[in-house]
Amino acid sequence: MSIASVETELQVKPLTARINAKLPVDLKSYESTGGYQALRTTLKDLKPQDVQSRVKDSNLRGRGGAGFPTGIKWGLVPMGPDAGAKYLVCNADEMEPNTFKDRLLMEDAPHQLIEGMLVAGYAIQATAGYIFLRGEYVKAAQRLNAALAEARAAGLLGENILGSGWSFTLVVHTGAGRYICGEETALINSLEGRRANPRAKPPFPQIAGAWGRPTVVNNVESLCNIAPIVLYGADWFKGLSQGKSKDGGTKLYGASGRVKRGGIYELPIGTSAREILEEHAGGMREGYTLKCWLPGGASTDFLMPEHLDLAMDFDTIGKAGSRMGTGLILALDQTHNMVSILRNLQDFFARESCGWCTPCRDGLPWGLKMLRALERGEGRAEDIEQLQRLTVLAGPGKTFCAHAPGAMEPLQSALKFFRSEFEAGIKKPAQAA
Ligand code: L3W
Repeated sequence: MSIASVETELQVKPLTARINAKLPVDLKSYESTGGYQALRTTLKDLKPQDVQSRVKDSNLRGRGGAGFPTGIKWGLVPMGPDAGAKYLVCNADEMEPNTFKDRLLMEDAPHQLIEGMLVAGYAIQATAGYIFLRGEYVKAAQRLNAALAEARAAGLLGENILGSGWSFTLVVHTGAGRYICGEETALINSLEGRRANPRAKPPFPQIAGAWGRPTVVNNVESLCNIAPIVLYGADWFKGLSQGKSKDGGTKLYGASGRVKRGGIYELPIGTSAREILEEHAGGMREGYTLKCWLPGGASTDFLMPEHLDLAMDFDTIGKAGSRMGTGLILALDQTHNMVSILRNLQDFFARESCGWCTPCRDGLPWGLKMLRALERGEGRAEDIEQLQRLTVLAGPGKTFCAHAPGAMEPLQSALKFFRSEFEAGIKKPAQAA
């Protein structure tokens, strides 16, 4: 593919046009397709407030799973000449089950993330940035560190960037492999060298984050959208959704499970789940039918085949009783037993609890114990009611962070849609001889 055609394709698929063209990941290649033009424009022509306005107007919503508007988040950071040290953190601790979109971006488009962080860092006038990276992402660490070295050598990073007077340091910080480090306040504690327990919010990190200083935490995919928004404008970004959603942009959707072509597909945000599964993932494998699906990661509620025509955006999936989360769909088929699926998921969530709040520390293993018994066909009749109770006791509002409530989402929806499969795990009374 020629450079000109990649540049055209970037206006339709700003996140993956370079990746799909299999361009080298080095600085020269990135710059040959418009890379670092957004940074140059920003430092030459734009005030921090201008960049913030452009991102706010674009309707970009955070791609980590919660969908909080990125421009509004930046707007909460104290500005002004006396604001002091401020930090930008990229949440690259991608550990949500079935989720592998940020890995693709970091391995195959490292300069796009770095440029996005430079522009975002300038917009909030941050003094330093950290890429908090999942420890197991070894290739991403290598590629990001190589790209950071190139950017530093080219004067794109460090002191007085491109002669603008603005200085910004940026480093990769690898985590030690805990799911809870993806929760932004636990991440900040871990970055500071403390135990990764979540902190109470408010104060939100934008006011008091790392080392007590204003800190913005953004997801990898969110940050990779920043340079294109600055380069092509907020209206262009809003138009990428092609009227399928009031949110702006494309989204990295994905599919895994018993589909023909699992993978990641960059599509207009608001594309239907049916199109993602049937067209881009090629539908279910021969002999299998779709039983239910998780819209985005494991901490979302199951949806059913009748929900397939819903637009995959934050509000629509929210109104249907689930959450879009990370947007990577897990498709289950008729051979999957929901008690076993839930036992597997709750095993993960119980293991990954940081232990800070009682409902999470003690509630998740309690649920797991009941699910294990039901899976063996040795459950008690009351287990189903107790599991139902657990979804409230460990649900929203009972814990410091979203870990336990997130774990309850697939459980409560599986109990709602597939109760008979749980009932089948109740131990039958012994028959009289
Ligand atoms: C200022 C307010 N800021 C919210 C900010 C907040 C944060 C962002 C989202 O969990 C979910 C979780 C996982 N003033 C604010 C405010 N903010 N209200 O907005 O905050 P929140 O509380 O809605 O969500 P959260 O606690 O950050 C994120 C789910 O995402 N998830 C997990 C994904 C995991 C990955 C991964 O492994 N990479 O993405 C998937 O669904 O369960 O529910 O920045 O400061 N009033």
